[in-house]
Amino acid sequence: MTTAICPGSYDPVTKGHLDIIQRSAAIFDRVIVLVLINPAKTPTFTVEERVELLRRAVRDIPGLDQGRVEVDSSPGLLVDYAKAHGAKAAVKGLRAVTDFEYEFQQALINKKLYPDFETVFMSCNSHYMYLSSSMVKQIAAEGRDVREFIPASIYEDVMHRVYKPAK
Ligand code: COD
Repeated sequence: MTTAICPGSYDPVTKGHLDIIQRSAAIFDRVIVLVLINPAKTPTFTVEERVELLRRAVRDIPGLDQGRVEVDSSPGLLVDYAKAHGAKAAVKGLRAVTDFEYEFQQALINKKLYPDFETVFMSCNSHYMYLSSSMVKQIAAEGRDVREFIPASIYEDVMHRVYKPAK
């Protein structure tokens, strides 16, 4: 059984992330969607909240074999989690050339730390090329509808957290 990890901050999960998760589940026997810490980002949602939002969003992916997809979190390194959980690869979504340099650096560092671990780059769905969690939060903060970008099941939570209407 080949296990892959879809690692990320998922702050919050978007439809772009879900597309990568769904396509990873079509290739690998088991997929762990893993919330990790990106020290370069200040999160809007706690790790526990992000896990909960992800679980809800993954549950709603139509046609997904739910038994093969798990959601988890870890405070440490991706490679340490991968070793401990028998995962052979990380799947990373690439939106544009701008993603590449950062992702390539991460892949090389992870390979150095754990030579048996592979990073698989998956091109994003063209519908979600421009989509990021931070853009969703910026748009939602202005009170605009972001249901086009995030699953309906987490919409209320996102609006509640980021939209602060003037009193
Ligand atoms: N379409 C397709 N893919 C997308 C989209 C989209 N619209 N949006 C994002 N993605 C991809 C990203 O390219 C990325 O591969 C993944 O989805 C997650 O994205 P984010 O933004 O939620 O998460 P990141 O990029 O902040 O995640 C970085 C990690 C948390 C994975 C990284 O910092 C990490 O591995 N941290 C743990 C510590 C570690 O092991 N560091 C490496 C050694 S120093």
